[in-house]
Amino acid sequence: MNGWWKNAVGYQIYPRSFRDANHDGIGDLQGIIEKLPYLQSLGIDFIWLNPVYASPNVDNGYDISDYQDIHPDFGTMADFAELLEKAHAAGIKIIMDLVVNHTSDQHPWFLEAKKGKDNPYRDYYLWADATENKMPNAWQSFFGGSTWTYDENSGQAYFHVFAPEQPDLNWKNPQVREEICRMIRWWLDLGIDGFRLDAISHIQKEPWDFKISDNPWAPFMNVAGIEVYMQELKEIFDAYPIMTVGEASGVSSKKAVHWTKEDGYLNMIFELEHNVREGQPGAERLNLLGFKKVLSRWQKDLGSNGWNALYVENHDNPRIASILGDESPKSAKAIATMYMLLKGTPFIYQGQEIGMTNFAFESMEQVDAQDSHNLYRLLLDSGASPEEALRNVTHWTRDHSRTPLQWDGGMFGGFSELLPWMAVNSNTAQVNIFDQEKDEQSVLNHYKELIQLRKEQPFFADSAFELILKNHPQVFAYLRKTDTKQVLVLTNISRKPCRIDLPTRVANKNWRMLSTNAEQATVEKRIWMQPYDAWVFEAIG
Ligand code: TEU
Ligand code: CA
Repeated sequence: MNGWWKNAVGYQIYPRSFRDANHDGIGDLQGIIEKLPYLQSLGIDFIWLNPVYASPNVDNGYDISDYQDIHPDFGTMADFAELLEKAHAAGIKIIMDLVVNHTSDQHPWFLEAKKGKDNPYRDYYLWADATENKMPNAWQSFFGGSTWTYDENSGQAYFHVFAPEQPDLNWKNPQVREEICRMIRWWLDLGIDGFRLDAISHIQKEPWDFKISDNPWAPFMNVAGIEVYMQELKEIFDAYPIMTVGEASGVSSKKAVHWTKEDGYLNMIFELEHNVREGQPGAERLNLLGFKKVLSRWQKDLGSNGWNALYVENHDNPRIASILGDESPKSAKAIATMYMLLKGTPFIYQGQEIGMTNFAFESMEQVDAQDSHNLYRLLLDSGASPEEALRNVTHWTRDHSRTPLQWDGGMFGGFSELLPWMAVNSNTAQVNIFDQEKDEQSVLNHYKELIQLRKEQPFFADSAFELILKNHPQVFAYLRKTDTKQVLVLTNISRKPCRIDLPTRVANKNWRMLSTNAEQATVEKRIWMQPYDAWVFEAIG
């Protein structure tokens, strides 16, 4: 079916932390198979799987050493085939992570390339003349430090926008693109249902002498020339009934229309703008006004021509219940209502559906993410005390989202019988799937209700979006509209009660409540909302 993803709800699985079926402390493919009935009961339509390929795990699977094999921690290709078949039987599609901006430095291509300037694989990567003390330019990588690593053997350096163990592929080389296309077809021919394209806006780079003015990432953010590569990818994707979602930071909401329109490169992209961290550690929260501004601009700019991917959590960010919420179930439900009814395809990150919270890291030993360790070292070097550095790093580390999924209140949260690779949050006795399945008022059941609402009413995919109460600092409120129907979403995303004054044209209509996370309420011109109240109304008459 063409465009099936417009009415679909996605669920992101971080396999290392989802479910450990063979009890070695690491989540695996059999664990996902075991929990398919859970995913089915949740009502989601597709899974996006973070990388499960062969990898030395410098960046937890985002450094791939063999694109066509499964990491032994997760299982085998046979396990993957079983997962695909059983997921499809359960009515669940599978989207794989496609990591083609870079490979691992242990990929056979790079091992060859490193052998010398005349190796046939040399041009699969990006090299430039350098000395030990002088890199080709001063560009900085996302994970801290230079984008260049010196190679003594050849007197050159190779380029990487992430870790040194993640050398960037040379997309200018047609042979590289051919290899990638072949690999993509191989997966699609296996019957998977699409891709999430990792860091895809970085595949094209400016010339090495490009001068950086303000944005340090400008030389590799959606750089001109990328259109050619994206068009080639699109032509492969077009031959399959799949969905594609690109992680495309640096593609503005204006430009995103071109990427996601009917004949755009991809079906949708993840924007990264709304994740921006406001303020320093201590000033814990995202500013709701800024958050609303970004999200509503994307709703408006993509309008009815482009398409949004909706998310509030992923494996790279802290838990939203600890950022926009106050960690209460009510706040987790309010956030769900607020974003799940926007226009686009909603993604739910594992654990979000039960309101999992940030982890109270007590030492750097509990932290796994490489970028967090780099930042820690940089902070110490710049004179911070170990306590300050730890506080700063753990304020926003991506590891908050990587603690094992909390299945029950037992030992290790029901994730494994062995000490897991990453600590289990101590609140697993209070926040877990087992208890929430039985509790009608749980966050989990609120998610189920919203998923059903979207599925029963294609209206949520088709209708227009209109922000109201734009300057209200606590409330995220909007209308969804067609000529014949209107839905009103009112959410107080704050710890304080507040008053709202609705526009007369909204207040004058008759409304029926569709969903609430608290008491029943009615629409009037002036309404008081309690902290984290979240209401959905449908216009009648
Ligand atoms: O993240 C990439 C990522 O966040 C950057 O592309 C982003 O554009 C940049 O930080 C600017 O804000 C993806 C994965 O989600 C992440 O887990 C990996 O570590 C990374 O790619 C490398 O593959
Ligand atoms: Ca395991």
